[in-house]
Amino acid sequence: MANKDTYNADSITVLEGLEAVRKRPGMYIGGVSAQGLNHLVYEIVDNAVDEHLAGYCTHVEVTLEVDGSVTVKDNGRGIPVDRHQKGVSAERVIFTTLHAGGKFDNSSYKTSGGLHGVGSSVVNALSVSMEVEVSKNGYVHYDSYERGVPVTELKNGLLPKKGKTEETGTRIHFMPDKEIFGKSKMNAAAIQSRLHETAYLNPGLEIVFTNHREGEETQVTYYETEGIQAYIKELNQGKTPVHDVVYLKGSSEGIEVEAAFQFVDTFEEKILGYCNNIYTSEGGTHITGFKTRFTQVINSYARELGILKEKDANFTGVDTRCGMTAILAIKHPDPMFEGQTKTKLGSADAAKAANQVTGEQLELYFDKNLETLKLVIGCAEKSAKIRKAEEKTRANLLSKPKFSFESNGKLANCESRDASKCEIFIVEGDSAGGSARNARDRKYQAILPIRGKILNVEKASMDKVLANAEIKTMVQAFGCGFSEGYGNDFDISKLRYDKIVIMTDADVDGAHISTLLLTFFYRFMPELISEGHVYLAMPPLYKVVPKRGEGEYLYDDAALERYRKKHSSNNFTLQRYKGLGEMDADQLWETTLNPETRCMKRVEIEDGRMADMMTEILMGSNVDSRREFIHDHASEAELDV
Ligand code: 1YM
Repeated sequence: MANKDTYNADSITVLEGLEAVRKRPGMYIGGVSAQGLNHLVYEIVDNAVDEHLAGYCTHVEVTLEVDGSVTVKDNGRGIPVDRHQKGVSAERVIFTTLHAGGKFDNSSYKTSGGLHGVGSSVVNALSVSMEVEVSKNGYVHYDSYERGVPVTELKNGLLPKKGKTEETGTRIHFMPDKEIFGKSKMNAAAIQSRLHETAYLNPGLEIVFTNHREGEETQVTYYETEGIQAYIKELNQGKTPVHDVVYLKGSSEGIEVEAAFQFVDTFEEKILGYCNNIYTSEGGTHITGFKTRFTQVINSYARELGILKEKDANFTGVDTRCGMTAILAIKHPDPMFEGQTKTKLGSADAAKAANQVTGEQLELYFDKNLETLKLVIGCAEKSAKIRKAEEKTRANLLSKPKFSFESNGKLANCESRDASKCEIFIVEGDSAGGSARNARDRKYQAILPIRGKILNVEKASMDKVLANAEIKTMVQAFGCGFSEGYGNDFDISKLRYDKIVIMTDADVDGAHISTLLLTFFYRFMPELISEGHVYLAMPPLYKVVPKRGEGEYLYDDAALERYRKKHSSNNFTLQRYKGLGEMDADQLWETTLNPETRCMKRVEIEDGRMADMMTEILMGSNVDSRREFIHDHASEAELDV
């Protein structure tokens, strides 16, 4: 029940403020799902972590209670409880005023993350009940709220005392409001992962997580005395490290910079950035400063050691970070965040500080650890070698072959140079390719036989894609280059054929080859599809010849079924084609090549984004997602029997 202390002009604006939080919770905690609920926990925990950063707190307990409520307890100084200028306890002001933090700003707060206590009032507004116990000055001070409204009576504006204590600290117990969150449930695993991350970033802070929820009873203590070095080890678990973790630390113009890295034998680059304990998922100036200087240092050592000769170009930034796992954590007194989700550090001085500390400390380290330096440079060399090989294959591939318009290798080209009339048939197998070659109209129809299955471009690395003979021949034959990560070299105006026709057997293998080809076009020459140049030939499955009258091709089982209903089986002979190779040149001409009589389908993409996802799911290397998709959609599939 609200007492008279709460009925002054100030508290009316207070209630309006908290009412705004309840009206638009998403604005404050991102949403009202499990993620929003988790956010409540993080807001409160962040205040305890701030107290750790201020140098007063070493222990935090986070407990998920069986009834869905949460308790967070720390052993810091305890939230200030003395009378604030508004005439009530500072604790009251903190829990009922939006943006209370600013009013209590002091230097110890300047290196802290989070929202400077701002979160406490937001969590309070979104909780059906909240209790606060502050141990300080020999007593346990008590306060409580319902949906953000104080229900504990103050005495002279001060909190009642529950008892005596020698300890100091803050304990907050809150029950998220079902009116706001409905049936959403906190995600315990995500909370644990975040607490572990916090422990890595704050060595010396012990975080005990307890889950009392039914069927989930657990207790874990996160205490990482090795800090971000231990974090790197966790990130690199299961990989083969090239050297021991390197750790750097220093400060410049009031900005503390800490970095740890380790190279592993992969080609990936993984750099996690933090500013004041906040993960900067969009990167920012601190990361840029670190990367820039790292590349410079590696290049200058590589020259000094004679690994890079005078004539050699520098390693690129990407080369020097090939296989790197790194964490960069800075503490900034007044950070500026930008970007779509405000997770990109924008402060210019952070780039300068990260650059400077990285330069100084890296040189100190490498001067003493030559072996590690050589191993790290070795990774850059490996990357540069592969990059150069890729550039070379690429250049070869795109440079016009000398006799580009002659029949080249397997390609049986057509005579006409008029692209608008020319067609190219990509035919599965050499024997079908031979028949097609004999059957075609050589003026306008080119035949390119491909052997077996082409490479799955979703799974292969770039250099393999570029080295694949089938793909090379296709790129050369089409004449319009292809596009991928390095920039767009694709020019559809140079396409030599108006129609590209995929011609495979009407069976599972044929379907697989078609899919592989379509994946390749979709990934590297998407305009071929979007501009309607790609077709699928539809060879017939059957030929029926009646005793009297003309023979007829049937393209699927349904057509055969219909034919059977109309004709008695004694009156016709049925021929089944197992593959293109079984058809003679005349039959092939009639069914698949002759523009007057053939049957083919134009390939269209209804929704590019969806197609993109499907290509990745069905052709990529994530077996689980493919299995899941196939399992979910099996009933929709047309089975090839
Ligand atoms: C379980 C959550 O909130 N601990 C906590 C919060 C504060 C302090 C100590 C604190 C800060 C200062 C002085 C100071 C907060 N203070 C503020 C405000 N744990 C939890 N522990 N004394 C105590 O910064 O000067 C907001 S939170 F506003 F007073 F700064």
